[in-house]
Amino acid sequence: MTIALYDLAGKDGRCFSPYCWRARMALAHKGLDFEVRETGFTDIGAVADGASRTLPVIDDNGWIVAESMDIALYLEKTHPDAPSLFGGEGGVAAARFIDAFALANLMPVIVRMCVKDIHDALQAKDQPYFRESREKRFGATLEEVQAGREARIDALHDALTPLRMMLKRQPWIGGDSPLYTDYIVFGALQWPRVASPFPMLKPDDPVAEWFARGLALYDGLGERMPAAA
Ligand SMILES: N[C@@H](CCC(=O)N[C@@H](CS)C(=O)NCC(=O)O)C(=O)O
Repeated sequence: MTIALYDLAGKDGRCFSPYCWRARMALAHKGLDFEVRETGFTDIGAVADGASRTLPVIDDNGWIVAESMDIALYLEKTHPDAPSLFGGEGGVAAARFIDAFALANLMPVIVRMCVKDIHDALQAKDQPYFRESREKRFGATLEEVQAGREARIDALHDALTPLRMMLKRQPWIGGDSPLYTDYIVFGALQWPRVASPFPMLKPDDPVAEWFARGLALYDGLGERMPAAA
């Protein structure tokens, strides 16, 4: 039976949430049927009777799971015969490190380069909430946070050095084929691809090649979400 994925949606059904992309890729990796339920920021409270303050949330025929990592662990447990998302216990432990790496080193750099673009990509009804909550978080206006981003592109390039180094030895963080660890970093880069026209990766960067391979997975699941123009 089909699993429902509550995914954060901006204007025109554009889904860019880095955490929801982890879940979407994990569902596809497991080969599961799922339907996306597009949800605005201000509608999250109504999802599954207020089960979570954040997305993604999945509804597996009445069984509600929130938190991207918990969703991946749930799918791994409930579909043990489908391709593994972690490749064993060590893979779960490694995913926690990659999650921390993305949270500490990648996403803060990325959000400061596209937070105003994210705002503009949202449905009008969600924009005041987003502006107010993010300006409070950053202690500055969205315009101020994003200004001067051209000078910060090297900081993102540097933050991706570990991935670039690894790609000299293997095509995926998971080794010969992608695992959930790949989807964590993939989600962090799909976020600005869909929400912002500002190019984050240099075309000749091996990371850009890895990301393009990720976009092509599962019949182009990632690619089918249009890039921001
Ligand atoms: N730890 C959560 C974080 C999810 C998260 O922060 N999701 C964002 C969308 S990218 C959200 O729903 N934010 C709601 C809000 O800011 O009100 C996870 O891994 O699922």
